[in-house]
Amino acid sequence: MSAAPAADARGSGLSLWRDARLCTLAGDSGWGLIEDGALLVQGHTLRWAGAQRDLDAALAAVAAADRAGATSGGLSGTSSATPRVDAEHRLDGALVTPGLIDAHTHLVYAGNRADEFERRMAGASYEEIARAGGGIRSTVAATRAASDAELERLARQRLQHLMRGGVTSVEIKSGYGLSLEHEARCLRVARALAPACGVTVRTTSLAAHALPPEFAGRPDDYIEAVLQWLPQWHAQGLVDAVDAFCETIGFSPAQIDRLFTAARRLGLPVTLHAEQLSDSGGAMMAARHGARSCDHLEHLSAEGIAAMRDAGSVALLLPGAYHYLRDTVCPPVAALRAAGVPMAVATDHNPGTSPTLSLPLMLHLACLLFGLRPDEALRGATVHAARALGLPDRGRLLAGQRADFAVWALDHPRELSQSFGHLGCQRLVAGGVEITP
Ligand code: DI6
Ligand code: FE
Repeated sequence: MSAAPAADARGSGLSLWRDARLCTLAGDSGWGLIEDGALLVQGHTLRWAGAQRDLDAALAAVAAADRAGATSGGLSGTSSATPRVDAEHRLDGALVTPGLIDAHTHLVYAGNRADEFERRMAGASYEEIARAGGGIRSTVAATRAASDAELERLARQRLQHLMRGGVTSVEIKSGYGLSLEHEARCLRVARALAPACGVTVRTTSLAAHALPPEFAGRPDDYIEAVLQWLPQWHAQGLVDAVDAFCETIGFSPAQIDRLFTAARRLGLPVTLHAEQLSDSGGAMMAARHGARSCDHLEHLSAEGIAAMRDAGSVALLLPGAYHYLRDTVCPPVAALRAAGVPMAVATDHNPGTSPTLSLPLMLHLACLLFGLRPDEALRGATVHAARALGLPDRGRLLAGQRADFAVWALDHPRELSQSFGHLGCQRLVAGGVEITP
């Protein structure tokens, strides 16, 4: 490779990230490792990822593509034969992975439920606490009482924790407001985090999370109300997808079926908290609606697996809640793998069943508790998480993908799921821009 290319006065808009070990996740399995690799970034996009010895050829190819684009009115970044880079970052052999994607979080809420943890350690169950008016409803009360500024401050702190763990895209659900006004507040707070933190935020309406006190004993009336509210949140541009809690202490498949029909009519994709504590047939109902993902799945049936396979739904595994609830029934990982159902992994950050802000820790638990291979776990928080959010432009280090990547002081990507509790990334780039959480 010739001497490092000097900056071009007019600026090619290209930045070079070199001397790295790349974990590209190219292909359908394995790591796609490239020793002594480099990345070329232009704007929000990865223009090239490959072995450093091929850098000159890559630069020439980028120039040729731009010239072809320029003549056909496309990209006009570079004009000279071998474009020069505007910025160069030396990574001294550090590991670079695609930016991690946390495809399932409940990041917006106030209050905490540590008291309940104490009661559970003393023998109470999650369901007993929920039926006694605690649980989700106590977080709803605290969230309704908090100001927008307070909700944003708390959610931003939580998102910055996730970013320290390599996250560049996050899905954030509502679900602790449970009224027209309070759900809109939570969705607005989530929307505002993207520009504030420089990462991608996808918002999900989870108004069908629990029954608010004002609708106690009237779940059908509450679903009827949500059917009136959803078009209003959608019209305000607050909702990217619709979710629900399908469970004996949540809502029934029949109630949620009505909500998903309305969501689809608005052109909104759906996802579902399904088969977490029992088999309610939720995954089959969601698959009929072409659900992007079904999440939790500890009690998923063979019919549910077949329905998800046929619908192309992602199985979004949430080992944090399994661990925190001391659950003993694992999602059917071997059967999902055999059926070719893609498996994603997320934090499910929430105060009641998964108070964690470390996606790498979830990779660790997905291996130890659910039997995923380390490469499957990492693909679960990149490639398959991107699919669960309808974001095909990310999840791998390949030319044309969004320039989202994380730099780690690690030798090999398997260490991301091997070690637990302390992992943080060294540098984080989202949409080609370096961000510091
Ligand atoms: N399932 C869960 O584990 C969380 N929500 C859901 O539908 C629990 C939320 C909470 O307890 O606050
Ligand atoms: Fe959840």
